[in-house]
Amino acid sequence: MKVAAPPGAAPLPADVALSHSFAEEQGGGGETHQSAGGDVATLTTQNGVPVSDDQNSLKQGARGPTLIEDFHFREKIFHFDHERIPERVVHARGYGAHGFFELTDSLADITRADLFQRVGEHTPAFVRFSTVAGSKGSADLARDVRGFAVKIYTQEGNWDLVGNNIPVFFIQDAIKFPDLIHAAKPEPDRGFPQAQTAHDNFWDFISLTPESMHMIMWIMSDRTIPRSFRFMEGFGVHTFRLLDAEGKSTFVKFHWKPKLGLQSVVWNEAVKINGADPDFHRRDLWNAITAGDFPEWELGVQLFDEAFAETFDFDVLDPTKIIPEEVLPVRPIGRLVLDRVVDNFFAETEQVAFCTQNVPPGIDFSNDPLLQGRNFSYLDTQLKRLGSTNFTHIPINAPKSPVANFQQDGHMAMRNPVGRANYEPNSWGATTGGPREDPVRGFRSYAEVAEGPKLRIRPESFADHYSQARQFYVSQTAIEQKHIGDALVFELSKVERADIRARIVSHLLNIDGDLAATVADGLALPLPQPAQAARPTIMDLPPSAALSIVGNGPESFEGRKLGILLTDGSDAALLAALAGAVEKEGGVYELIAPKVGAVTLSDGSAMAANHKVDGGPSVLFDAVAVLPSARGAALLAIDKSAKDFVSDAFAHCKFIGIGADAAPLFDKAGLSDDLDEGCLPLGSPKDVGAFLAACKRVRHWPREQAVDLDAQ
Ligand code: HDE
Repeated sequence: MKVAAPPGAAPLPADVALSHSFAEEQGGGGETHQSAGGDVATLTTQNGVPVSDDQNSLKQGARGPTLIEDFHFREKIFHFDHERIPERVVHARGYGAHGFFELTDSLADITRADLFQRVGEHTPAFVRFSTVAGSKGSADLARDVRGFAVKIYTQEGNWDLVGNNIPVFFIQDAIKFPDLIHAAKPEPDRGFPQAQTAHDNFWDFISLTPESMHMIMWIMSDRTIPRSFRFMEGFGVHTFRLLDAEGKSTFVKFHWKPKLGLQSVVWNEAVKINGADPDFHRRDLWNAITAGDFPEWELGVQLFDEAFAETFDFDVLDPTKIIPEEVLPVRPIGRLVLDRVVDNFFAETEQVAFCTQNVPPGIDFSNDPLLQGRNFSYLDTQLKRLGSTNFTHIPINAPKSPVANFQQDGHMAMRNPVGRANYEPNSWGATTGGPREDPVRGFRSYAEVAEGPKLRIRPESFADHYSQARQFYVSQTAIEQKHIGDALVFELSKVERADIRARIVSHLLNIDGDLAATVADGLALPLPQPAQAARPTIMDLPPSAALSIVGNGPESFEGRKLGILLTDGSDAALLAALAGAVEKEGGVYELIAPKVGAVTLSDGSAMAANHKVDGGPSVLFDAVAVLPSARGAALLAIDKSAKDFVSDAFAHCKFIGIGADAAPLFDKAGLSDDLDEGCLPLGSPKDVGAFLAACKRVRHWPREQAVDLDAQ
């Protein structure tokens, strides 16, 4: 019987050839093993010498010692031994893709930056998303900030906007960065926990760093467990400057807004995704791009002048503060589209080197002390990581605009100037004397007048650590507030020292009394005194609707994934109707069945699945449809993975479509008495519309009251 391929399945190459050869099989060795086809390239050494046998090292006799003369063996092993470069000291785990930036609204009146001049123009871009604390091999769903680093190859040099998915940061001065990162990473004596902030060192540092309180509200929200990179925002964080041709400055903050809306997973789901698919986010990005569903973000700017900066409640140079969108709207000016996966992970995603100091003419820095410190750190770290000043010669880092200067030599120099002049000024003339400065086109810094005594001091204007933290909290929906409380209780429950837990609660008292009480209660901790605030007056700022994920969620099923649980005998017509409707919405679906090879549907057709039941848990999907036949449901009802499939989907507040014969599975999973409006009948094709309409609402949040002891 012919088996239909599951959605998204890649065809097997037709000409797979086994490549091992044995001297015995070849009648004594010396024979070249057969290549797979006539045009297959001959294997060579790095030196270009054709290789006759890549399966056996050169030995003295069949069972004798390996000969040092075997240059192919030595070169191959030596190259392998050197494959690793140091992982990034932070943001080690990341995933990149290519795309372009398109300008939709010209900023020509505000900046001379070339990429902001001509509406409709495409500028090539590369983006790397990352987690911060975990090592390269850590899991994607760590509760962590996500890096959102964008390199735009403009016609006047690369612009690196090295941002995060959260618009504020933990600290106000770069000198504290090593302490912050040491505290967050695995504790140095024991080497754990990996990719987690739920430990004493992190919360000890935080409890002694009140400036981090606004960031703590963000990282304890579901922003740090995004559903996918495609459903999260990005922020430049710092205030930058835009400069026009006359050198006039406008302050700017950069925002990336995902076209698909915001969406996160829930914590219990994140924990399980990490086990089921530690590559969940990178796989999602790869699959979306290769399927032609190109992820897209809108670039928005908040533009303001010195007068605004002076009247704003907070210092615009303080990276622990936002400018709420209600105070200063975000003006959309362009879009970023990711339309090409990398050809080689190491060459592109690993070797890409972002540097905050990479700005083209027309974009400049502010005096934000975090940004100033970063401008030193990124160049330094690339030299360490990539090993040579010539890291800009690597294709992923090389500008796509002309490069001409007198910098020369060094390890692995790939771009070598020709001619006699390697200095300037010189008198070799226009043709042979090399490049010259261009005072008009060239980069010029904002001519800021600065004076004052040299001091190690924090400005008074940075002193309010709680008002915006409170504003973030009160801007969340009730369910999001609950998740912040749950996250704090979870993290602090992993902290061994009670005094550290209490110190955090003492800060929470300055943010929101109910939150502090909830967390103290969750930890069975008596309420401490509020922390002493550097600035005692805590402002009650109005809520900002832009800060909620739930309030800014997807409006359709586009870009989301339905998991369909099938068995032999499942209704073929219903499956076809459901699959068609999901695709029409711009979503995708995957099939889960007892055996991946095939299920035989009600009409006798065979359909291959994407996952075996225990390999495709419901945490991998946004919503699920459970459509077994009567006999299939009886079999699934005794299977632990199938019961987990439905009970997790229920616990994670997912919309569940329930097939006509699925009841035994729900009975055995203990759910039949609890089914709610988020569990919809899916017995025939006519039910499909209502089910998918419900799925647009992302989650059935009221259910959380029923499935969570903390919500009682
Ligand atoms: Fe970074 N950061 N950072 N950072 N950062 C690095 O550079 C640093 C900060 C961010 O995908 C490192 O190439 C200092 C804020 C991203 O390759 C390093 C300070 C924001 C990435 C470094 C900060 C970021 C990095 C490590 C405090 C959001 C990943 C490897 C002053 C606006 C880029 C590397 C990629 C990477 C230093 C704070 C974002 C060591 C000193 C604030 C997205 O240079």
